[in-house]
Amino acid sequence: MPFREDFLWGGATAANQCEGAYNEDGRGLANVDLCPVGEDRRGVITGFTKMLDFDDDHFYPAQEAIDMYHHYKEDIALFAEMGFKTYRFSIAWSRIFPNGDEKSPNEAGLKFYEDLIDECLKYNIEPLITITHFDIPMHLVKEYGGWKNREIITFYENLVRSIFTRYKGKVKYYLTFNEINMIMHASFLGAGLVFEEDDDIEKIRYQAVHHELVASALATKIAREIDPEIKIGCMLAAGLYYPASPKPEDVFEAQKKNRENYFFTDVQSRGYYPSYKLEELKKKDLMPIMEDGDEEILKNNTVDFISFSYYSSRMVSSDKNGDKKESNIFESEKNPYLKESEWGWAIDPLGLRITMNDIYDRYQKPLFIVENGLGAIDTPDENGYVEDDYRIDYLREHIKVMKNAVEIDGVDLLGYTTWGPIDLVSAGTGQMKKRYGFIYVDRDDFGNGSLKRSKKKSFDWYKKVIASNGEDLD
Ligand code: P53
Repeated sequence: MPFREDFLWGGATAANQCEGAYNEDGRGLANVDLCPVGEDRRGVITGFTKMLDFDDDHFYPAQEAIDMYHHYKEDIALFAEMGFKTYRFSIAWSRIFPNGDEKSPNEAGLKFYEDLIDECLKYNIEPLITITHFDIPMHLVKEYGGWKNREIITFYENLVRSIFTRYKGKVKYYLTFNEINMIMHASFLGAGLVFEEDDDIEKIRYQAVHHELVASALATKIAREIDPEIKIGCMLAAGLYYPASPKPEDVFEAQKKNRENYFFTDVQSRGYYPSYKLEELKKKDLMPIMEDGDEEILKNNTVDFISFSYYSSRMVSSDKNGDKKESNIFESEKNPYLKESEWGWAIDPLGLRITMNDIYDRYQKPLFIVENGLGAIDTPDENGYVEDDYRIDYLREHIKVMKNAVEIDGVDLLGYTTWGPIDLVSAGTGQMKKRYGFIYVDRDDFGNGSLKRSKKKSFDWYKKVIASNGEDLD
């Protein structure tokens, strides 16, 4: 058997992309609430367009999303029916601390997630919690400037302390920040940053990065004090950069690009800034302000496991005029050997194995694939049934190579959660029609639809995969 007996099969979501109920039970406004669907979204999520209040010209999909806030029992029952061993979800910070800087948490928020956790445990589904998945209370954005401000670390500590204490004994796996390297690409999502005209953007980003890295280490420290059973993971938007050719300049460029991402997990897993990054920061005058004690905090509180998302590999050349495309928020050139999804994301199953091996070689800690999947347009019949063979094919090919990575290459893998097991709002585009689910949700890009849930063909397929612990992929 390639996969361990307790292999954690499941699915992953993020609060803002599925919960809705954005102003219920005392929840405060969050950055993600203000990200509209449509052409202005890119500017907002990257921090270059300042839109800090709702207006009538835009539709904000996170406000209602798929209303999982009121449907979670039904949805978790469906996950259980598929045989999920784990469910990865995130906590909306502003449900627990509506403004972020309060002294004590909002009971209704803590209670909501406690009920959700209990619902999972009822079916023996192991909760896997992302503490922050692209979210931060708007009050902390407006009054403090987001993660560029060191004070946010204290507020984050309050958040994690409340969470670890309340869910002690019920939740074992936590991720500190979703796709922490996203700060460099979608800075409003990743760190609540909004840039002004004269800002030194890179400098601000690296300051925010430092604060998140320290906060991540402090969360690990606090977890161990409160509940030594807790396992903490970092979370990287992974997918290796390939060189566009064997030309050494291209290979070097790819190495540079990969280091841009590995920098984050290098710190979180090894406990110190790698020399390549220190030299770069010094030379470019980008060194963040660090306080006495930060080094020790990073050093003494490294993660237990490495989690990552994988959708696609990437490609880069040294040619500055190369054919760059930004269909994904990560820049990549078009790899002529790979087909692409309807959204232009390269489909590369073997790239998952290569990426797994690369990460495992680098850290020698257990891995957890916490996102993988195909965003596609589904056409349901009158019963909401979708024959999504394209999705099954994508997942099958990725699970196959994941199996090889474990069985042949010897990677220690804790589990696999597909992205969006139930259709939800796309982070990159805000669309509903970019669907990942085994469960179809009747809702369109502008909030029309009954929100009714129905099973797609992939539902029964994934059920079989889990029941056979990855043996039956047909
Ligand atoms: P969507 C790209 C762009 C935005 C978020 O993405 C991303 C990525 C992929 O690396 O990261 C994750 O919804 C993220 C999820 C997101 C998922 O990718 O744009 O953790 O929140 O939904 C898929 O198709």
